[in-house]
Amino acid sequence: MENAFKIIISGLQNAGKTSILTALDKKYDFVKEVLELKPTIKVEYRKTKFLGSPTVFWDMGGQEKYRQLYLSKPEMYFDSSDLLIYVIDIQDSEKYNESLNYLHSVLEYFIDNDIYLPLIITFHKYDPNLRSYDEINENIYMLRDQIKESYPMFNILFQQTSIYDIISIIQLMSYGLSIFDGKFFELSLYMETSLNEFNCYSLILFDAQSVIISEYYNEDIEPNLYEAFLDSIKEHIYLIKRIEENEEEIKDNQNFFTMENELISYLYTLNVHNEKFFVSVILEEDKKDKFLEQYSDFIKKLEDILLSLVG
Ligand SMILES: Nc1nc2c(ncn2[C@@H]2O[C@H](COP(=O)(O)OP(=O)(O)OP(=O)(O)O)[C@@H](O)[C@H]2O)c(=O)[nH]1
Ligand SMILES: [Mg+2]
Repeated sequence: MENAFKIIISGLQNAGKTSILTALDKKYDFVKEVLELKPTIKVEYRKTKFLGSPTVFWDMGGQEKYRQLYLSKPEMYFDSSDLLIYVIDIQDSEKYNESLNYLHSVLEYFIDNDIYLPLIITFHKYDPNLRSYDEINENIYMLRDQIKESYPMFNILFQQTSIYDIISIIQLMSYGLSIFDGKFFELSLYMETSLNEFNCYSLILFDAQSVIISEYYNEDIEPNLYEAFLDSIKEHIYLIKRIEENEEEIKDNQNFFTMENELISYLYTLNVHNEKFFVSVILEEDKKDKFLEQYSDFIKKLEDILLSLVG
């Protein structure tokens, strides 16, 4: 555990912290398990890997007795953290104040010790069927403004997540993990350029845990294609999970999957330094041949960049 990244995931009881980590781990068929989750007793540790580096999530049970315990010995729990993810249940407006107070107590420890670690604050339980409600969206803006104003000394990224939207969960972690390495910049630039060259709808790079390392989307995706588009990315996420569990294998020439509306999706497995990566592409069917011409050069360069990140 020497050089492991330490990620704290904190917030009040029932905010959905363990649910987020469970969804991230399972990718699909997790809703029943999540609905039956019991409150976390003290801290649960979950180990994973990111770009070859061990990473440990500290899932901090949020009941009041545990919060008091952490705050009474903060150095035991919060020292040497690389990232703090703070979860606020956006559906529970009665607890907003209590949650802001706890956030304040935690941040006070870091401020007192001059530790300005990156923060991700997620407004969780932002379920797809709630997204058009003005009240919820206004609450998000209000909380965001209030937090930003109170803590200008921190670099804070705000997100909305729901276990009913697995992509939102995966994105949450992706942003968190990419904070660790400045070399991501070169990768991002290359991904963006390539998206334009291929003239595709999306270009996503996943690691073996389906964490998104880099993602680019064409801004002109027609709204009526959007649902099928998201479903197709989800398919890729499930497929990666099954490949990792050795239940599925993609053979050469089987990487293409047909979608509706003359779109196709493409999933490619890449091995760099014993780490597996996956490139997911969605494009129009008639761009396929041109895409295949450029693809092997793209993969070569991508391998070089990843080698510098993993090696
Ligand atoms: N509607 C909705 N419910 C959710 C979501 N995520 C979690 N929940 C529910 O919220 C409840 C609490 O989730 P947990 O993950 O156990 O909460 P926690 O933050 O780990 O709680 P403690 O361990 O006590 O700190 C569960 O019943 C979940 O089913 C979500 O995105 N939407
Ligand atoms: Mg929990």
